[in-house]
Amino acid sequence: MKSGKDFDPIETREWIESLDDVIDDQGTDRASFLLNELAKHLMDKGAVPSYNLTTPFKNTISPENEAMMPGDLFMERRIRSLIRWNALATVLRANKNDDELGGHIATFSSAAMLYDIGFNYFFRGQETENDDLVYFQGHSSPGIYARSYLEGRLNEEDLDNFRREVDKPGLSSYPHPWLMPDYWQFPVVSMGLGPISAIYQAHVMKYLHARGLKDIGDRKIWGFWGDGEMDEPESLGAIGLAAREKLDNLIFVINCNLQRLDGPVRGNGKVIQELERQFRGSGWNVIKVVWGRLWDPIIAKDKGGHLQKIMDEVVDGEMQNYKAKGGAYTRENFFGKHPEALKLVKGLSDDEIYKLNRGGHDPYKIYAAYHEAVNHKGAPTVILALTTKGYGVGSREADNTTHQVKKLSLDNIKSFRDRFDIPVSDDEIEDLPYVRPKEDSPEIKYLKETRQKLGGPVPKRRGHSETLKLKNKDAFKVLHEGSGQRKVSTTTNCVRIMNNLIKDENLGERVVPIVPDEARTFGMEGMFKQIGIYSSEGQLYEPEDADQVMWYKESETGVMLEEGITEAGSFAAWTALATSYSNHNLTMIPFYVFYSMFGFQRIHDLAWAAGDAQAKGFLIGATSGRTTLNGEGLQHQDGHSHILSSTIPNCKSYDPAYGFELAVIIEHGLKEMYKDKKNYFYYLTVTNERYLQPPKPKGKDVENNIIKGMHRISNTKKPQIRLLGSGAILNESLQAAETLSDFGIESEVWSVTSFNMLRKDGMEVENENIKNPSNKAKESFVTESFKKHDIPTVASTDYMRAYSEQIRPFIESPYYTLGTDGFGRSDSRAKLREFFEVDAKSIVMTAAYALHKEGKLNKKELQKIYKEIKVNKNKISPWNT
Ligand SMILES: Cc1ncc(C[n+]2csc(CCOP(=O)(O)OP(=O)(O)O)c2C)c(N)n1
Ligand SMILES: [Mg+2]
Repeated sequence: MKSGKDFDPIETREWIESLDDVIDDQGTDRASFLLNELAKHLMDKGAVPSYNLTTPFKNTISPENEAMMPGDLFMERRIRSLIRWNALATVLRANKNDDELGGHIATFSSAAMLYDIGFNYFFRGQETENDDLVYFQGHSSPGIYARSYLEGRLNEEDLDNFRREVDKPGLSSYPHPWLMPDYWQFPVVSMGLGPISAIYQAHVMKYLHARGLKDIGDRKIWGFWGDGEMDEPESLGAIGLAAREKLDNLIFVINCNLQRLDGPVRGNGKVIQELERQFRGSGWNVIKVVWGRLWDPIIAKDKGGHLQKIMDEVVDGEMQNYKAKGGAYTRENFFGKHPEALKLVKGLSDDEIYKLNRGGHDPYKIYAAYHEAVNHKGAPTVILALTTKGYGVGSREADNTTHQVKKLSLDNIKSFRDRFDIPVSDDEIEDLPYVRPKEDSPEIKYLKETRQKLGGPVPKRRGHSETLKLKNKDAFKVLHEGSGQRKVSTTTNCVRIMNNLIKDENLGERVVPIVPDEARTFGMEGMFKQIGIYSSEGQLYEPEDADQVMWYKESETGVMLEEGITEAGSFAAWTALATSYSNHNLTMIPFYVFYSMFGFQRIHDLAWAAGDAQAKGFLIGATSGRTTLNGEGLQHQDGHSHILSSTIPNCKSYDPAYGFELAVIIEHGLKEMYKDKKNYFYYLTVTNERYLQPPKPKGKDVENNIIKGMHRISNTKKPQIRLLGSGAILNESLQAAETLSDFGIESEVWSVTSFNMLRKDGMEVENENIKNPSNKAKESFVTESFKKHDIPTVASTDYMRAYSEQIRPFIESPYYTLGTDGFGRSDSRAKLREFFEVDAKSIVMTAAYALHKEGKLNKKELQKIYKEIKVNKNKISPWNT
């Protein structure tokens, strides 16, 4: 019987009555157990029961099972109303003073209660052992500032400086740790980044606990998100991991106000029901908070289930109308769908119908949900709370444009004031005064005591206090010595450094290699056995390669994070570790190693947020270089990650050619980030081309210069041409220098470790000179280094020409750049370099041309060189193909 038609209602009744008996005698858990057993039995017979992951559109926790909120309801309402008012005033005042400054009212209005219950009863501050981490919905920030104002953390001037940070230490529009380093912990306003970051934050927290580095106790991570935000792939993309890893330290609260920016989230459907299916299907504990307590008696009378049927069927677009259009409309169009439902609200006025509250605005319902969430074991919890967008803002409540409201009519402001009983008179109201009761008022006392009990203010960001220093001074030395006669890649060098660091007595246990399923590509498989891969389950099977030296070892105390094929997830794990110095007061040193093409290009927004969060750690773009990673074709071959990394202000990026350069850079990075506590993170590209690694040249400035961005590696007394090379392409420059020498042209060769760093230095110096015209002009590192010989310069890299172009303003002599603009090909390394014109031959050609333009070679001499190196004039340009 597939149709689901009930052809024997009497029998059906009997089954239901039997179930009712079980529920009455032994409770719902037993009834649920029996149904599961029956379902299993049915499956044994070969049938698939049509289980529904969605429950009816009502509260998951029934009134009789609600934990009781212990606090003073009326006092809390008064405080909350003031928070609402001050949040509104902050945005309206900012907008009154300067029209360019926006702000959001509607989001916080819908979420105020969700936060308030958290602040009053749940969010633990840093004065406790187990402080919670709270991710706030980005554009609800005015409400968070407004609470801090009542708590005395911010004053009126601070609120007036909302979105005014240039001249004063203002309040940032959204949560930005970079701008408010003592306050915000998590940059979240780019939709979707918060949810995935919070999941990996919870994952990493468990990891730190499992390794015995930090006792996490019952610390929780709270994530507050919008229902529209859930459309972002990042929002839902990692919910499977959260359930699989049993992240019961994680609680999502989704503010289901049914609207996003332009209109309804699911006008034709039900977003709460859809999310319930997705989260429950993934293994989460789902708690729906749909209806407020004013509905309880009405729902209790709905014996025939007519009201429930309406609730189950009504679409969100209609639900929005009930708040936008009021009680009479709701009576007619909602309850009016069935005469029995209509009867249920016969005794209520239109106004009372309008005021039937939604679950997300009911303190008792929210308290009960949070209470259950924090006590739930074995799975993460999501709370789906029904709210109204623009709650309380008069005629703009639930209207389609409410998201952008930043001005309100006087009538709307008055109606807000009246609704929340704000003590502001008609005479003062146009000034939108902030309202804060006296310090010794019952409200302020209550508010402060509440937070004191919970361990102090939230949000609050810790600075970097722990210092980490390398114990083994020789950890890098071996790479300073070069590779002798052995050809080695910089990727191998990098893995060697990681291995050495892991063994360091002081900071070894803090080093965490992270890979998204590419460890073997980078030659890191030796680490599997050596340090183990973290798995919360340990290893429940004998690995296929158990009999081999480098077997695939998973362990509860494993060090390595092997996150699977998710660059976004791996990066989020990296960020969690890279900010652990602040969130856990425990400094970690994460190395995230990935295909450089699937780095910034793939997850740039997360990397930008990591910069905002003041992440510290190493990003290793392995198998980098458009021509050096050969044979993989245009989707894999990266020729622009350094351009992308340069867009992040606190990311220092380097493209070293040699192992000793890499060693110097990593050692410097460790010192800068973990000893000097500077807020940088490092992006280093390493390649898989094997070549001889020379020893570190002697000279006192070599290390400094490597860090500044370049050092000279070959020299002659009277060079005619200067060749700059970076990464594996440096070898092409060296080879070109030899060929040029055969033609009687002497060159000096520089290894450029970072055009990005050179550019920053140049900008800095130039700016200073422009501003101080009467001072003696300073010279950039590039200008200063090159001034001795006024000769043409040819730069070659495995990246787009824009990368080396960056230093043009600081070079006084003619400057030519060669790079890898254009899509890649799957051909051999040599062919690719020929195609992109970054091979030794192209360098020679360009150098000869440069000298010809200078009058140092005549036409005949130039033609001779061209002929000998077989210049192909008809070759197509790579950049358009
Ligand atoms: C990645 C990204 N895209 C677009 C935006 C612009 N934006 C800010 S808020 C918003 C709507 C949010 O809707 P919802 O998640 O439902 O939150 P609500 O304000 O309704 O609580 C949009 C599109 C953004 N911040 N981030
Ligand atoms: Mg929304």
